[in-house]
Order: sequence, then structure tokens, then C-alpha cells
Amino acid sequence: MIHRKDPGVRMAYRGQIIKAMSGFYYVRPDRDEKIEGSPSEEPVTFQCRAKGIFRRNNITPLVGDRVLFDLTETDDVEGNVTEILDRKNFLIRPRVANVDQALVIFALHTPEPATELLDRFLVGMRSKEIPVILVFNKDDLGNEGDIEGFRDIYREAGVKLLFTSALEHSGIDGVKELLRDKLTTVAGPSGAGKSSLINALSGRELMSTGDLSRKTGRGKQTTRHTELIEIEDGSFIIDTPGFSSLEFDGLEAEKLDSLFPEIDRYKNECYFTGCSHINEPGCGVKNRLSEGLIPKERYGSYVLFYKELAAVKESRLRSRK
Ligand SMILES: Nc1nc2c(ncn2[C@@H]2O[C@H](COP(=O)(O)OP(=O)(O)OP(=O)(O)O)[C@@H](O)[C@H]2O)c(=O)[nH]1
Ligand SMILES: [Mg+2]
Ligand SMILES: [Zn+2]
Repeated sequence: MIHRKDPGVRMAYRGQIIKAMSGFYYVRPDRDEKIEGSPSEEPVTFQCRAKGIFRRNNITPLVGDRVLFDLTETDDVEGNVTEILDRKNFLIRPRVANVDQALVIFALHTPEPATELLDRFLVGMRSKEIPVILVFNKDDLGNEGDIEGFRDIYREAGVKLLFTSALEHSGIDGVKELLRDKLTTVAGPSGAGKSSLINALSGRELMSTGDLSRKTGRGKQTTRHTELIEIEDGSFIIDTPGFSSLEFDGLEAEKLDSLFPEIDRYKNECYFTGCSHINEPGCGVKNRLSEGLIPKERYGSYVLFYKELAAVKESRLRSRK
């Protein structure tokens, strides 16, 4: 119970929305906020509404939002979000704001990693300038060859690359280190072991994990809601349900090469400016590809995405006519 001396005084505090559910926003005050009557040791979360914000600013609060809130109700931990502070960024899926980085988790095996989906993710995050930590989990099921193979593919992809086993608890500390004091969104296909890894990171059974469906060999989408989880003091992550596809929003084919670091670095060697690196003669990127300096898997994803984006643009132009 929070008791304040003068219930008539509106006090604004600063905090962050860590959970959104059924029209309520659960706000954790910033560490240096002193809230009268609040037990100092345990971090308290205030259940808030967001009366008026949407009408006033046409903005819906998101998990991760930094906000001002007040405690106008007298006697309990209820309050009202009065202002959403400027967002550093936000994601549509999951719906979350102010993300510092993404932890992208794939399994080395079961389910077999789909590099196309993985690359889609890396491109999406890079287009939002969100740094990526790429983890291949279940390395207890893999061999040295698998690991070296992925090292070769993602060495120059502009990500931090790690291998873990949530089952055998290996590689966990390395990941934990990278999450310290950050807000990290977790993504990866169903069954990759996201929830298992989060449990291993926090040392607690925070998330329920699922067996792989015997029929499909994939996970069962055990995780459903969106919430910030504090795995240790100051390190927040957000676990999301697995996904099986991902669409790009607002990307242009012409700019796609800048989202593949290992391609981007060679584009100044192309004969034509604006080279798509697919059919043009004198393409520096394709030269480097044939020399083995660009992984063919990554180039393959580039071509696939390029064509996809070009087709979207084409159909948009056609429908305008
Ligand atoms: N061998 C092995 N199995 C693992 C490992 N990590 C997780 N698993 C198993 O893989 C299955 C799926 O794990 P989850 O943690 O539920 O996967 P998830 O990515 O959270 O799946 P969704 O919530 O459906 O997106 C479970 O049966 C886990 O026990 C690992 O490192 N090695
Ligand atoms: Mg899960
Ligand atoms: Zn080129």
C-alpha cells in the first residue's frame, strides 16, 4: 500500500511501461524516483491507465515506453500515464518501444535453421538500426562442422555471433554479458529454445517452454503475451512467440545492399552506380562473390529479397495507373 500525505497533489513520476494488458499499463518507476511510502527495497510496479493520451496525442502507449505518470488515486498502486516521452525506436512485431538490441535465436538443429528467415530478420533489424546478437542454440545437437559453417556465413554480417545450449547451460554467461543494462527484444522461430534460453539466463523458470510437436518437429508457440522480463537487475528482455515469416515494411530494393554489410563494402567496385548486383556487367560484388569473399548464402538472400522488394514496387506502380 502506498500512502501519500496529500492525495490532492498531482505528482508526476518517470518510469517505463513493462507490461500492457487489458487496458492497463504496468509502470516501473525509474531507479532514482523516490515515491513516498513506497517500500524501497522491492521494485514496485504501478498499474496505470492512460486516460486521455490517445485522444490528445493520437498515440497508443507501448511496452518499453518511457513515460510520466501520476498517482492520483489515493490509497493504492494505481495511477495514470500522462505523457509518453520521445521514443528512440519502436517495433511492430512485437509491439515494443525503445529497444537497444535484438537477440535473434535459431537452433542449430530441430528445427533446422532457415537462413532465409534469419537473414530477413537481420535486414529488418538493420533497417531500424537495431544491433543484433545472433545465437545458435542447441549446440549440443550440432557438430564442429555446423558451427564452423555458420561462423563463415555470419562472420561479416555485422552481428555478434554466439553458440549456446540452454539444455547443457553452455555459452549462457557470454549472452548474459551482452544483455547487461539493456532492453533486448528476443526473436526466433518457434521451438528454437528462446524461452529455455531466457530461463537459463535468469536462473529461474520465468517462461514456460514447449515440447516440439511430434508431427511437425516444430515448437507449439508456447509463448503468447508481450511483457518486459527483468533477467537481472537492469537487464530487460522481451520474449515473443515464434514466427515463421516476416515482411519488410517500407524498404526499397535500391537500398537493400546497404543492409548487407558484406555486400555494401564492395559496391564501390561496381562499374555502374546504382548496380543491383544481379545482372549488370562489371559488378564488383559478383566478382567478390566468385572469389569467395561474400558467402553465397547471404548473397542468395540478398537476391531473393531484392526481387521481392522490386516486385512489390512494380505492383504498386501498376495499381496506380
Ligand atoms: N537439445 C536441446 N533442446 C533444447 C535446448 N533449448 C531448448 N530445447 C528444447 O526445445 C524445445 C522448445 O524450446 P522452447 O524454449 O519452448 O522454444 P521457444 O523458442 O520458446 O518456442 P516458442 O515459444 O514456441 O516460440 C523444448 O522441448 C526444449 O526443451 C537446447 O539447448 N538443446
Ligand atoms: Mg517460447
Ligand atoms: Zn554490383
